[in-house]
Amino acid sequence: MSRQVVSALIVVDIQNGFISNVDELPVPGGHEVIPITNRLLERFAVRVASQDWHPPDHGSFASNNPGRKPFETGELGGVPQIFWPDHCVQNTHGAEFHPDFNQHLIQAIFRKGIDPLVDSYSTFTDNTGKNPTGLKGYLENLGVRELYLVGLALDYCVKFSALDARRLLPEVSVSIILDATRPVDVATGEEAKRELLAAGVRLVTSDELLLG
Ligand code: VGL
Ligand code: ZN
Repeated sequence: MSRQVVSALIVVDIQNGFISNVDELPVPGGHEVIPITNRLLERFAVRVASQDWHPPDHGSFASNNPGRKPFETGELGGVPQIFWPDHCVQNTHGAEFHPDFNQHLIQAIFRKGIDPLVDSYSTFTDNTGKNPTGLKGYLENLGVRELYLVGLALDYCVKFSALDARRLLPEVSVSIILDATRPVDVATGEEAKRELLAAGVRLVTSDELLLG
């Protein structure tokens, strides 16, 4: 049986540092997205994951900005920045995929947030909109026409990945599977949904994909 449309699932940052068993940057309910993500993976031909992968001296950490506390705002790399608690430091437990996530189904991993001088929420480019990760070309080479996003967090990395997908792959349909994502904060999560709809991102639920 051949499918007419190549669909890809992008699993964003399902890492210990964003799940509440680790004291880094826990996303409320973050663990709940894992079983749904695992079931969804089996339905997709193209299966990619991203990994937030910061060096210990990353400029997005409040701890590396004297006088700044976590969740205060400032600037990094010439663009607005929220200063975060230390999270997802390269080669630490916080940066590893959560053990319940079925990572053996993943075909390619794109790491981001490596440059200490600029943050990277999107899986496509850093927060200046430059310095591509290579994901765009990867998806184009495979002829992907439909992109679905899940993971953490809806109001940051999932949102900016979806907006970049609209910007960089205008011919591709882009959907976020809402029950397989969670926001850091409920209010910014709701704001993100409005922005995403306005940009032409579809907001769907997993039962549309898992039933039938
Ligand atoms: C993220 C804040 C900082 C995310 C990553 O994965 O949404 N949020 N780094
Ligand atoms: Zn980060």
